[in-house]
Amino acid sequence: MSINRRKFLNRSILSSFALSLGIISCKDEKAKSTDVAEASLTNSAPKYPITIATWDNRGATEAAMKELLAGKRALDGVEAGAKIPEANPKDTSVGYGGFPDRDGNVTLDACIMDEKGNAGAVTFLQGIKHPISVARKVMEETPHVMLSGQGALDFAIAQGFKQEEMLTENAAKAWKKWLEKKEYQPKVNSERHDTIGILAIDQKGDISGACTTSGMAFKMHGRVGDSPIIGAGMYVDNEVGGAAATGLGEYVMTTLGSFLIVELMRQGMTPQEACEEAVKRIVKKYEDTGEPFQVGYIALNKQGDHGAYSIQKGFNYALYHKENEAFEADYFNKDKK
Ligand code: SD4
Repeated sequence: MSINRRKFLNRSILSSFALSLGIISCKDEKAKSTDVAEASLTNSAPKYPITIATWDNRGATEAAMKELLAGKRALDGVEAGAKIPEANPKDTSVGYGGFPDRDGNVTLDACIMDEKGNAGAVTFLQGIKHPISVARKVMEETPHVMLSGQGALDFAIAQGFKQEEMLTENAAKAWKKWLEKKEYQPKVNSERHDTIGILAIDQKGDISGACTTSGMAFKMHGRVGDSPIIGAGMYVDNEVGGAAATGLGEYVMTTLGSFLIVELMRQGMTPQEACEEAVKRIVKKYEDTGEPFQVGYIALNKQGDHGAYSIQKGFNYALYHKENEAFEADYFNKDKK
């Protein structure tokens, strides 16, 4: 067992213990959750249109809100939002400019889901700048939910998408540097994850969600993460709300985090409480599996109340209701510097 792993274990155990005794910020947390719950009970004024995205993706929430204010569907909003980081070469976790796998290939994963429960996804897609739009086409133009690899690429081209080089100079440089040591270590936050999961409620009160990523930097060739998996990287249910994930996908996939959060909200939890429970499940199940890792969740219920929570410090999110703002999320490992 490595020192780091032991430290993480100790911290996690101490944190859980302290939380269960109410020693650290449990009181504050409860107060916050109660406020949210009471607000949703007493304030029947709809808090939508609204949109929330993982990380400080205010460009994305801006683009989404533009669609919502124009009276478009939440689906149009989340697609427009997801396209912003997809096209940004500086965003090294999404679309164009995303860091490649260990063989130098940028492989992209995305999914989208609407208020009727329709869903579309692409995995291991190469050479297409907007996988989220291909995912939407899969949803709208095929009898399937998910297309992968060459099949997804053939479909995209048939739908009129342009094939382009996704590996930027900056990403190629980072890959060549990585090749010097070839160490695969999914970092906590030293290198930010920027995968975008975005949720929106439109003027009619309908919810949709989208999630798009280039996955973990320097992953094995062929690896697919949580982001394109409906229920893992993102999930919406128009009766309840939605959730989306970022971080180390392997643990989001094996706990079906976004679906779990929606189901916890269905059972009465606030979005904040549901995000916290989903994070705690991962910590409890996988705390002894290796180096410290990060997972962060956002959630939105149908009243427009939101929640966000992560394992480690450093996760933030963008929220646009009346104003477009970014917030630091609360997190589990409070005693970690
Ligand atoms: C994945 N969840 O492929 C993604 C990675 C991520 O910001 O969130 N990066 O596992």
